[in-house]
Amino acid sequence: MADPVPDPDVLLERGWLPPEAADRLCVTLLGELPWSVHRIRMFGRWVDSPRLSCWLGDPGTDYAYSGGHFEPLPWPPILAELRDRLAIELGAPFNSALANLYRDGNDYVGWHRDNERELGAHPFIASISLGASRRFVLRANDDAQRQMEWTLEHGDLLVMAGSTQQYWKHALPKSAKVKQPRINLTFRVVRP
Ligand SMILES: O=C(O)CCC(=O)C(=O)O
Ligand SMILES: [Mn+2]
Repeated sequence: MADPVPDPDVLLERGWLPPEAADRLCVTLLGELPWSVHRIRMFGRWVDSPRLSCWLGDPGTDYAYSGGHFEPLPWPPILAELRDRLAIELGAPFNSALANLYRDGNDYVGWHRDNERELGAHPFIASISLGASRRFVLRANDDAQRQMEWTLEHGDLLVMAGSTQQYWKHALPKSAKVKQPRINLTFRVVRP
């Protein structure tokens, strides 16, 4: 019999950012990041990504995902500070971040894995949520029934590590009820 698929290696720390710091970060990023629609490849076609995004990172951390190729913008000070705090607390040399803006519940990200070659064999990803609460769902690659989900809230930190990207997909589904924006920051370690 095949080895069972391991549980995802996920850690959720509620309120990692205190509310005032999360508010300040959310307002600053909403106003100051150069948000744009990324073109991504889905089922062999180029389409607009159903959210706004912005890549940030050290020089040389170019990143290819969903068929696109992205050169990072330099770190704004407020994100460099956050990156450094995460790096110390989690012991990971984060050098890149994808910022995503879900304008309301119509914006989403579909099922995918963050398993690009640049992230290495065991991608280590720290994800910060700001603004509206949204459902985040993990599903085993080989078994759509094996699923777990969390509602990610303002200031929460979610870490995905180990073999999570190998055996599990994740998604942030649409939610008609949500009228407010949400920002998500995923800090990553990109290798050349
Ligand atoms: O918005 C989220 O919480 C997840 C975003 C995500 O999975 C990604 O950008 O790769
Ligand atoms: Mn992802």
